[in-house]
Amino acid sequence: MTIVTSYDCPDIDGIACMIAYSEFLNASGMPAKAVYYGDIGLEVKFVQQFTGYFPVEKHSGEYGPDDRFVLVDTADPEAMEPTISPEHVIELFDHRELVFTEQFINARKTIEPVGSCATLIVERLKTHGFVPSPKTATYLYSAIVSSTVDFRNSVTTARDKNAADYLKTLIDLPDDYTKRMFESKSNISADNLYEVIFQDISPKTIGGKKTCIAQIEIANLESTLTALKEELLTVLNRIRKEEHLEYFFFTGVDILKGYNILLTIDGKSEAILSEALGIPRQPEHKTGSILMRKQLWPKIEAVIRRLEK
Ligand SMILES: [Mn+2]
Repeated sequence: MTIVTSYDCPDIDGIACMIAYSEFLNASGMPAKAVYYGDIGLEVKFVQQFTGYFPVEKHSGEYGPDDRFVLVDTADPEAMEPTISPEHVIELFDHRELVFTEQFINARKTIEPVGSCATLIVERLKTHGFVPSPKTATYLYSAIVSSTVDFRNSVTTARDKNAADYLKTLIDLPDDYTKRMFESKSNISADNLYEVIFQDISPKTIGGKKTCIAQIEIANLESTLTALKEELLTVLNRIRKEEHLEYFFFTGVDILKGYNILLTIDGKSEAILSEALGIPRQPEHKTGSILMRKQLWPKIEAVIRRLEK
């Protein structure tokens, strides 16, 4: 069996790619299933409810010795389910600057800097003349819109726009679909703040130091963070302790107004962020345009590597 999977707690991009690529493999006569592990977020749950379709299994138990894996939306061996050995990965797709792909000695690799991994999947399906089902196309379209923040962040490319335009010809979505999807992940309260942040952290070890960038993408960021400031600081401190993080950064993206609020809760991380972005040393910083986490990682990583040498 071919297992199509992604990183721990996949977002809508990972989930959409799993659903679409396993649909394509099955239609091509290669038995495949989409499997995720960890938890899924509010945005994935929105698309699940909207489509009434969720052909993805939550991983439990062990994989068989003959299982082979396709990784989507990640090429980071540290980010995948730990029982998968890199040599059993036969194919991978990712769209961000990357890390240790040399471990994937048997994998066909598609790693290209576009806004959404779903764009790479759409292009592959098109190459094979395979048209995804309308519900799958809805997942792929949602993934592109989400990853590019409605085509407004700077990782957006013409390829993302083309892929989304093509998908739109396959589906009929209400005019307010994007707004509804974005609002769905903005339902953040003191009750779910920990869960929302924790399900989307992916720590990395850089220069021997465990580092994490927590990200939320919501509407009404500033007022939400102001109202939940105390709870947010409590949650960040709790995660820092639980995960034994050496460096910890929080970034909030306002998906409607297009800016970030960056926070740090310790002096060392504050100093790194200040150097990485060339901004004054302060625990809170508001940007003028959207900075995605995948853009922040290489800047922070470069400063940490220099420091830890
Ligand atoms: Mn992605």
